[in-house]
Amino acid sequence: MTRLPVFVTRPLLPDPGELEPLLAEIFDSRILTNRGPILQRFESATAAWLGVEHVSLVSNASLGLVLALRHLGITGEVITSPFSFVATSHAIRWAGAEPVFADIDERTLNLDPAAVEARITSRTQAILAVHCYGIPCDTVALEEIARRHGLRVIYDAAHAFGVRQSGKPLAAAGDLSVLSFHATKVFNTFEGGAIVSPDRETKLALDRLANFGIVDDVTVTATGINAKMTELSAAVGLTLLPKVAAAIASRDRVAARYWHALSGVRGLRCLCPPGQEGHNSYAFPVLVEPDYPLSRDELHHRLKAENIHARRYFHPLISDLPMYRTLESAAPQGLPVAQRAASRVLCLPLYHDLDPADQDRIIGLVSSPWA
Ligand code: T4K
Repeated sequence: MTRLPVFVTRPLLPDPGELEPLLAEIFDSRILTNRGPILQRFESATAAWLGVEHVSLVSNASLGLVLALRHLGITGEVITSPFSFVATSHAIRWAGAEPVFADIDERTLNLDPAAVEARITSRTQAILAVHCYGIPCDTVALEEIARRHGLRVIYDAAHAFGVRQSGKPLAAAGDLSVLSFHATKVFNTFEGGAIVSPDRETKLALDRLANFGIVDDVTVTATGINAKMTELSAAVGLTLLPKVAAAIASRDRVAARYWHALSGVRGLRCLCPPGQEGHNSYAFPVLVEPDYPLSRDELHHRLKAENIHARRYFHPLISDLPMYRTLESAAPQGLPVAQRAASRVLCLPLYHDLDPADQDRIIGLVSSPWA
């Protein structure tokens, strides 16, 4: 029997019936984009849901990161993680700045504050840290380093929708935080994203940057770009927002099931223990250590042969890609923890409605790969 593929993720979808009134509103008004009425409702609802005050919706997190860097005037060196999706470093280059890679922490796979500090030079202007898999960075240490050296801190919070740290919304940390609402994320608007600002003035400046820098029909004050979210995406978001808490709770149950079945398997290190307050179960990464019976790539292929599509997020390291590997900070010997993580990590399928029978099959294959 051919089994249906099981992908690493599967989007949370709106109920078409619930979307219908919003579609009718769009068709009636013919307002399709340019900060229309649905976007404005969704923007307020997103801020309330996240527990933050100032949100700018954008067309995707990549452009959100570029705008965040541009708004802060960052054109020098930006210390960042090589263990991320390429968008993180690409955004630095698109903003006209230069990435400098620092190593990551063994436990969280996020930037290691000591490694960050060691990379600071007179050209450093900012730290762009990633909450990888929705696991919070050591925001206290990073921001303390930034304060001492006069640097800005931007968080790539693409994975971290709804995550809380010490009872506070993680998205409120740093100078600016950028979330992704891509189809593969915990919460999606098909494509989309958001920038969280500390004050209204910053939010309005970012809104303008996302709309070509336009202030009014005769005034353009900045070299902005088109990074606007459409009314259709906003309608999807408005419909999905009330469902996301339950979806995260379902993800937590799937992740906890993996943890209980796999955390004791020799040679596997599971990264995200269940029941961590405020986590969003974005992913279930396992590190395939040398005493596991297969290499990471062999396990990846073993699962693929069963139509189970786990993913090696994040391999290769960004610093090993052709457009970055000649940078001094990209030298593999300076990034030993990141190198090891990239060669061992595998993200198992995790989404809110993962079929328990499929999950049992994955658990069976991963816990006894020879069976
Ligand atoms: N920073 C970080 C740390 C990020 O991880 C990302 C994006 C960004 C910034 C930039 O955010 P955005 O600009 O995208 O808002 C995917 C996503 O395209 C990307 O958004 C995401 N990170 C990255 C981690 O994953 P691919 O090339 O691995 O995606 P793809 O198309 O192979 O999709 C993975 C699986 O998801 C598919 O096998 C099936 C499922 N899927 C995917 C899509 C697109 C669906 O079921 N439906 C879909 O529509 O990059």
